[in-house]
Amino acid sequence: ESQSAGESSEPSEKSSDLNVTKITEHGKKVRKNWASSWTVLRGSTLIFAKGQGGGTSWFGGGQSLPEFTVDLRGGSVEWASKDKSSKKHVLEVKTRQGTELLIQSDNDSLINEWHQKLQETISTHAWE
Ligand code: I3S
Repeated sequence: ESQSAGESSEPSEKSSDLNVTKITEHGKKVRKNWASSWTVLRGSTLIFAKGQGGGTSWFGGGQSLPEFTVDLRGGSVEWASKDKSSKKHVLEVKTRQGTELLIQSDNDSLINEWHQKLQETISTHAWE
C-alpha cells in the first residue's frame, strides 16, 4: 500500500478514486463542488488527496491544500436520499465537527465496499 498521503504510520485500509463534494462545513451549508479525489481510509481518518491536474478550487471555494481530512469518530455514513443528489451510488458522511460530505462512484461494487468499510470504521472507533 502507498503511504504517500499523510504522515500516519497506520496502514491504509482502503483507497480508491471517488467523486467527492462537501455540502456542509462547520454546520453551514456550502455550495457543491464535485471533484475526483484519491481517497484513503487510515484508522478513523478519511483523507482526500487532490487528484492530478486538480486546480486551486479543489474541494470547495479556496481550498488549495493538497489534502482534506475528516475524523470519522462519532460520525455517520448512510446512503444519500434522492434530494441530496441526482447521481447514483451516493454516500452521505457526517462528522462530529459539522462537516457533511457526499462521496460517489459509478462503480457499484466499489461504493458498496466503501459503505461497508466506513460503517465498520465508525462502529469500531469510539468517540472519546
Ligand atoms: O444540489 P444541487 O444544487 O442540485 O447540485 C448540483 C450543482 O452543484 C451543480 O452545479 P451548479 O451549482 O454549477 O449548477 C452540479 O453540476 C451538479 O452536479 C449538482 O447536482 P448533483 O445532483 O450532480 O449532485
